[in-house]
Amino acid sequence: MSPRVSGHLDGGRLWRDLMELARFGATELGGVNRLALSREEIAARKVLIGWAGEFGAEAAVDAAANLYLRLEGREPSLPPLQTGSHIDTQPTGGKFDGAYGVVAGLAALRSIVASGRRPRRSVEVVAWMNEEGSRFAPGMMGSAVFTGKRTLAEILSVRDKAGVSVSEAMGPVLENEKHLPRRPLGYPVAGYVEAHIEQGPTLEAQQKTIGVVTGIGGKRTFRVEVKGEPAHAGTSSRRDRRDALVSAVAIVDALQKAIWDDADTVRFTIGMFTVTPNAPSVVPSRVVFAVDLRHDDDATVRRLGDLVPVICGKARGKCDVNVIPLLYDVPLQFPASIRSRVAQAAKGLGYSSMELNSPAGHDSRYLHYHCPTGMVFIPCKAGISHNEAESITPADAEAGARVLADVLFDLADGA
Ligand code: HGY
Ligand code: MN
Ligand code: MN
Repeated sequence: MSPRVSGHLDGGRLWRDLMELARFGATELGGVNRLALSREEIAARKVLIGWAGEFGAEAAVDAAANLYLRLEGREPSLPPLQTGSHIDTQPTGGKFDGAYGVVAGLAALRSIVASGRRPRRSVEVVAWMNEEGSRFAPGMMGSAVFTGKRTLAEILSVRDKAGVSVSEAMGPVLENEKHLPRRPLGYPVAGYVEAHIEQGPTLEAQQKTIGVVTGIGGKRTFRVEVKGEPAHAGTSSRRDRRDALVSAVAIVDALQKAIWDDADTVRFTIGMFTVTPNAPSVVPSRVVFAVDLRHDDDATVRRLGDLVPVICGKARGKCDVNVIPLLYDVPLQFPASIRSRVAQAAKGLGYSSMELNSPAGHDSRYLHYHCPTGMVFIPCKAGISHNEAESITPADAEAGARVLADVLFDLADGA
């Protein structure tokens, strides 16, 4: 096998880039708060564009504000290989969820340039817009629109808690990048390989450096709105109240009792819970909360997800309840054609590896229906993620990027 491009990968630069990107939205506890389409994200995108320009990669953007950093291949008319992830974070996110995949992708492109070898196909690093779905729900908007899972019109009208729409928030991003070439949505792609931190404890516990990701588990999300009546805390009797918080608490309790399983395999989370008017002396008139339900088995996701509106209706008490389904993503298995290349590249570089599934969602989920797709995982400390204490090692960061570089080059240079 010809010398690998990974031999030219600069792990030191990779780590410095990760630390530099983490400055945009840095929090006091060492995490990152860089919400989708925020000022912090606009500034981080500018840095990525600059880094790409250093080694001759061309930046481009599409109507969904996905950012493409492209290293041209020998045959630029061929559908490109893509890698990448997201640079938006959760509000109390870590330095590495998403950012690692984009920065490792850039490191892989730099190693191809440093090797002096140019593959047949172009290779693009993509920063997908709004993967996390914390400011604008549901998440993975950029990759969903690129692959046709959602329409652009559908996402542009979504509003955040402050009432700002995706369209309004996207304006300054596209304005800042109006000098960049515009890309169409959904163009042909030869393959997509995403590097990401595991966000779970398995690789660390098994002392493996590389995760060959077999697939992504199923996920359903809902918004539940409970509507009551505002009233004076001092003068309204309990009998006359329609207290939205009392009903919401009863609904949450009933959902948890019905959905949590003794084997602790079902992932059921209520991560967002807003009370209106949220005033100490007013009986709550409205509660809105988020349901995030996941499992590797689709029949379980379907059965438990179908219970959500039924349980909400039964436990609502004197209030009205409205259950809005946001998404239903079925479990998927990545093709062996990509998984085997990740495993071979890890072996060729002498890294220990193991196969594992991803309960966490990634943009790869939608790219999977667009082109042959796979993922490379690296360990993260104690599996901590969506947490400011998220942590990886420089050695693992470099290992994952080396595997990514060799997989991308071989796929891009092959038939
Ligand atoms: O929620 C997820 O699985 C992803 O990290 N956004
Ligand atoms: Mn992620
Ligand atoms: Mn995440």
